[in-house]
Amino acid sequence: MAHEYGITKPKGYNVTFHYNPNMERHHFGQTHPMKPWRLTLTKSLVTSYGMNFAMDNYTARTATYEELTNFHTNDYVDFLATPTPLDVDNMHPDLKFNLGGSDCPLFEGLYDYCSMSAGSSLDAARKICSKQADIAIAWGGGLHHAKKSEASGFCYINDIVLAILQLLRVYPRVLYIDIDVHHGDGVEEAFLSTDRVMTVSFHKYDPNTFFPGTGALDDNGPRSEHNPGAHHALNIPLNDGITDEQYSSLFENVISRCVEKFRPSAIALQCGADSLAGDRLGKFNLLVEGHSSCVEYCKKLGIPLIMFGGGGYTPRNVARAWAYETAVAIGQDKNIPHKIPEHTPWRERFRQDTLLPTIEQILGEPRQNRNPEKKLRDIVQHVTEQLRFVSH
Ligand code: ZLM
Ligand code: CA
Ligand code: ZN
Repeated sequence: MAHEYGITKPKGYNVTFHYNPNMERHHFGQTHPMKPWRLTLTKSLVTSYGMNFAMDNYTARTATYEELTNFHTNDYVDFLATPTPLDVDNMHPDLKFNLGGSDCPLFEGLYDYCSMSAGSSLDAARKICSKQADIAIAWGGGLHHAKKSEASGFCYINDIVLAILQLLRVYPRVLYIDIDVHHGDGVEEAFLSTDRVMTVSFHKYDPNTFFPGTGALDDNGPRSEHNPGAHHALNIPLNDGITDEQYSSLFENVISRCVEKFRPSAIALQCGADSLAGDRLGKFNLLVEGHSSCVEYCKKLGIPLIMFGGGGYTPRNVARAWAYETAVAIGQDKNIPHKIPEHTPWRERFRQDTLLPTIEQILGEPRQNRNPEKKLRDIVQHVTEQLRFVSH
């Protein structure tokens, strides 16, 4: 069946889309910034443009206990699986895995929510492993802060680590790239001691005021001679207000050098949309154009690619970015009309009827840009020096 916008399958490569409609039913709490409902809004845009006709669409399964414990400890997963979580308020802080606070509340159906997120990322990774997908999309994943035995920053299960472990069964080297406004600390930590995964996170960095406070430029992991993973963790710390032009040129500069030296056989891209202008938590000035240029660049490399969601706290902007990035994946970004289709469910939630609002439409007055060119040059210089130690 063809769609009114004439969207058909891309020629020469295949895209898979992994979605679980039950994720959106979970609530972190009335005013908690994380809204699983943004996934519904994203799917609504993807479908109203007819992008589903250009991809293989899968209803993601839930990850099994055995799959979750490929990275996480049994104790931690057992605790998440407790049907009525024990009264965490009265437990010793060391025993409660950082659960039950305001960032990582215990809510109804938490275990199901986590297994759905992990299930969609694992399904995506398996499609890449079996070569049934050249690009696999899992917007329900991307929860980069979760640790082996601890919840952190709205993340409970690290679906990205699980997906990369899956990729490593088939692919010798995986490049992990993280464009969420927060540092991808959980993924970085998981792979600090291996040279089979290189992690690169772009983020706002201010150790005193911005979560999680890690990810300084010279933080490249343990540097001992016996650590094969040394120099394989790269961090790109940025200040408020970075623009599309600066971000995309820095991204291309850094990632091209990483690809040249590390020669990844697969790429895992976390597309956290809290790096967009107007995000409730983020502080950058990125438009959908700048954010999606990172996806476009990765796609053009022609290396098997898995795309995850992540942060994103202004749902209408999250949906715009992830729908547009789905269009990039299927090669339809230049073809789809910028006007949001009339029949889009919840169309009125988008405030403006365009997929690509300008900075003025989003913010009124843009935020002050606190990223001088010298800072960006120093970043490229440091990355270049780190990469001298990397060769494959
Ligand atoms: N307080 N409610 C990004 C994860 C960011 C830690 C400071 C909690 C919030 C935030 C929660 C309703 C990803 C911190 C913050 C207030 C200790 C963070 C509940 C507002 C609310 O209104 C809120 C009562 C809540 C949490 C703001 N938390 C903003 N920033 C960060 C975690 C996750 O995008 O990278 C990937 C998905 N936490 O700054 C505090 C230190 C808890
Ligand atoms: Ca990041
Ligand atoms: Zn984030």
